[in-house]
Amino acid sequence: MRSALAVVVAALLCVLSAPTAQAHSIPVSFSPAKGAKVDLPPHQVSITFNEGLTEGGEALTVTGPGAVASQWNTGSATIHGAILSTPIAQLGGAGVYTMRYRVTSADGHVVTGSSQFTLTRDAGGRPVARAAEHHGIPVWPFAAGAVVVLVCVVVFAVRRARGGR
Ligand SMILES: [Cu+2]
Repeated sequence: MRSALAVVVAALLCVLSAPTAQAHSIPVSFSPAKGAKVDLPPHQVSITFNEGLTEGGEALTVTGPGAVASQWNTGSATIHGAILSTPIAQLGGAGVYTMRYRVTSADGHVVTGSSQFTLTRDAGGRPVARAAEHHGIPVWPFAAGAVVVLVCVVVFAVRRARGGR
């Protein structure tokens, strides 16, 4: 009986002391909408979240069409309550454009993500810049490390073969 009571009390303490799971802010709508097909190029893109965001560290970029690393957002992203937005230049060729966002949630956690829309016809605009290429993890540090290790092993083996001289 006592041990059962102890288990119940321990479980209760665990539940009560567990930090409340704070939910990140989540996007509830995009403009242009996710997967939308637009004939007329928008001059601003925005994302509405489920709650007011924390200012600082926000970003919203528009690249495309397709894999073309052209950037179309002209200014820095701004936050108004639950809305993240940025002005964009006159878009270029027809195709899929990608919005990438980064915000600080109301609970302080950083949230990132993306959304795409399709421009159905060429809008004739010129990109603002070339988007920063999204490189993966650089390989060269690993290659350099492997070479160093290899050299050490060879030197060690040679020394050993010569009897430590
Ligand atoms: Cu969070």
